[in-house]
Amino acid sequence: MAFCFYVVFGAFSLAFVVQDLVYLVEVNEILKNIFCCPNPIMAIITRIFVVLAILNVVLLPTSTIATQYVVGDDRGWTIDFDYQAWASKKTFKVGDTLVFIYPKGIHNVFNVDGNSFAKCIIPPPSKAFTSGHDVVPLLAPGKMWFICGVDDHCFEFNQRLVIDVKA
Ligand SMILES: [Cu+2]
Repeated sequence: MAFCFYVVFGAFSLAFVVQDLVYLVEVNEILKNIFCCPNPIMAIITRIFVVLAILNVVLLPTSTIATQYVVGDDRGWTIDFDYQAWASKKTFKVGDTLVFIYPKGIHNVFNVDGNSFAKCIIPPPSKAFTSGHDVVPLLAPGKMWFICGVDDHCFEFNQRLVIDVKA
């Protein structure tokens, strides 16, 4: 994935290089002094690599590389865990995924609305994720609410999570 972005930004950088070619005659002299390249072709190649390096450093960190979040980290999806504290340290964005990990049958996951979240209203069982390793893609910006529908895990043990997905 990261390599793909590297290739894309590499191509992007090359477009800048082409635009810059007009200035190469002047820059060439400077580069020859800096990099001690007696051959103008070598200076051009050096410049291309310099531009590539700079642009990749500038652009790569701001690119939207998707993140997969294991809900609750090591604790997984369980009772008596402060998922709001957990979520508050994260930035969720469209394209990321959540993974709910728990012993199959002990918990489950419902993606609900804000009202069901607040009141722990459990939807029909058919709407539950129950695999114990439930991967949920964050497809749109805005709030997403999740609750456990087993027994009173939501209401009594606060097994629920709300996140705000950024565009
Ligand atoms: Cu549960």
